[in-house]
Amino acid sequence: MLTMKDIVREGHESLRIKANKVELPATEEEKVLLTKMLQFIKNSQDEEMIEKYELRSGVGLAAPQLGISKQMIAVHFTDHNDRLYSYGLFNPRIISHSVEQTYLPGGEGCLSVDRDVPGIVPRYARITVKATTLEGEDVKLRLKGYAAVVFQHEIDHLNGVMFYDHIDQNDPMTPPENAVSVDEL
Ligand code: UDB
Ligand code: ZN
Repeated sequence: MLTMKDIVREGHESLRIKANKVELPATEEEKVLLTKMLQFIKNSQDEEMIEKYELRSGVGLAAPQLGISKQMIAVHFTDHNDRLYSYGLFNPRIISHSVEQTYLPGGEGCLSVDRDVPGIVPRYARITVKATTLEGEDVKLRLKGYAAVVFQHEIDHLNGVMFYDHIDQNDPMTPPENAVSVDEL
């Protein structure tokens, strides 16, 4: 079982390099790891598991956060419409995106960052993601608002990008002109 001890923190090089594509079909080892990543996120939303293992309540995780430089992400969350997004994905990539941007009004954090970094993190309001699921199926996901933010945060980890890289250092709290809050999408 994965716990917070398995999560690498800021300063680890795997958070700053581009992750390698997973050759498909994925190996048994890769599938086991991705399954564990998804289970970790589910556990981190379970009150009893949180207390027992001192987990932070997570919505997504990328393999580089385990020090593993492979294109794999796990997400598990529900959006404002109670739609569940629960996926283990290999080689996820954004194939198209809106011009309009969005942001979480409270900013972002990260399981690999043990400090508060205030500031607006501009994201695309709508994205289309292509990926291969844990089950080996190719999927195309159309995402907007909060779901789009979570996927962009995780896919950024595959490219060595941290959420605070997107914060405007000169004016951290002002959203860009073409951005609306996720609550408005
Ligand atoms: C998170 N969790 O998992 F709206 F019940 C964050 C942390 C860094 C605070 C643990 C989170 O947003 N939880 C959450 C949000 C809700 C309701 C709820 C729980 N991540 C994932 C991460 O670091 N992946 O690499 C950070 C998020 C910030 C924006 C998207 C991902
Ligand atoms: Zn993160």
